[in-house]
Amino acid sequence: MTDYHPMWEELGMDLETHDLLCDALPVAFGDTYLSQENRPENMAFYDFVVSGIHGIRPAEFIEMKKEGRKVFGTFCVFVPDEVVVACNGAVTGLCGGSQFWVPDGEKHIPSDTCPLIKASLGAHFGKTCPYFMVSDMYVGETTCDGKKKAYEVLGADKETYIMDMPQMKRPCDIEKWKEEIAAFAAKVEEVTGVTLTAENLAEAIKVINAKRAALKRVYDCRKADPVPISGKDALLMIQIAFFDDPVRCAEMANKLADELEQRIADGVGVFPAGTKRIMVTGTPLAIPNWKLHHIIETSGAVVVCEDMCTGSRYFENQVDESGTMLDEQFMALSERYMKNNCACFTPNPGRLEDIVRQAKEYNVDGVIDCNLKFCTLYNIEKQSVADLLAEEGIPCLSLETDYADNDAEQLRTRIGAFVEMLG
Ligand code: BJ8
Repeated sequence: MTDYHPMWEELGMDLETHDLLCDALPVAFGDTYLSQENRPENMAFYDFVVSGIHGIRPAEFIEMKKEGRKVFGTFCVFVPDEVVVACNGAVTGLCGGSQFWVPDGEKHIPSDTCPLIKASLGAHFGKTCPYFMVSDMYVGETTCDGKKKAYEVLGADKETYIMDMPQMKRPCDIEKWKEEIAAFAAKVEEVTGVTLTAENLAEAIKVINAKRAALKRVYDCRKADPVPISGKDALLMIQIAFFDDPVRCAEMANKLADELEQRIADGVGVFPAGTKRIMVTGTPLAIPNWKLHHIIETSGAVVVCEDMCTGSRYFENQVDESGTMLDEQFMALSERYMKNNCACFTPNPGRLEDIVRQAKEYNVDGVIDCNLKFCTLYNIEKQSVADLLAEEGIPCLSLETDYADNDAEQLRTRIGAFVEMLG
């Protein structure tokens, strides 16, 4: 295994603290993932990525930078990767999913901020994540209040471009997001030194659409019973998609989908047919946040769908590829991205519709709506989610948690009782 310490040192990382993280991750991954039985063979790629998670991909980014290419670090699925890819840049997701980074984040923002934001800031300021260190700039967005203000703190330390997200979905908001995408494109052109053209944008739109289609194929396989892949493995695939090369991401997801389709044809599953099927909704589960899925799947149920940004919201809806001028393409991007039903919108009936539609599509027995502590947006929507699911006769369990493990047993008790109640 390559020793990446010289690379991390060159990136200016805090090696001593980072080593602690590197020591802990393989143990957590082994306990959570490698203990599973009958995993698809094509998960070997994702295991390999995790085994070198702070080395392999950052090293690729460094090689790109040597060629003069730029790396953009993002925190939200609203940032259109297509624009960056068209200008020969690369995108890496940066949302922090580990308690390891939270204390460093709390040195810079109040402790009663959501753990995803605290972990992201902790990874930056603690200099313990190469993806932050390798990014030439960050791209933020005005979604929730916590993120908006956190970008000011980050922006004081590294260039952070903010996209101004509309908070409603009227035609004027779609138009406004189109303008924001155009302004972002101008910034990306300035940073990369590459001119955005209708041709390179059309190509990039195809690349990202192909990635979405491949991820969707894997998700479609999860509709089968017995389910051919665990929720944990599907979640890992999506988490890795946020920072992998989009072409390779599509290729590997398609290989995985081929195998899963064969498994379905052969009647092969990772859990017995009839295992209770759970959909998870709520705040995103950034890598390496596997806590909820692990508890569910070791409590007698299987996760078959995630209605969240680290789930179906990441790949649902394609960008219309028919535009031949930048103006049309910006509008096509806006229309696609504005279909994301994040809780930052008011009103937000689309998320409720997504939950019910997918509950039926994936034939779920119950929904677990799980929010990160201090996320007001998703916390407030909990009630409408619970009410609608009650109307539909779909059992729902609302939970709140953070990245620490001290509530794991309590969660296990509640989830175990919920699964038992499903019969
Ligand atoms: S589109 S869900 S990725 S904003 S959990 S930081 S909302 S306080 S992550 Fe998100 Fe974009 Fe929406 Fe998706 Fe704030 Fe809530 Fe924390 Fe959150």
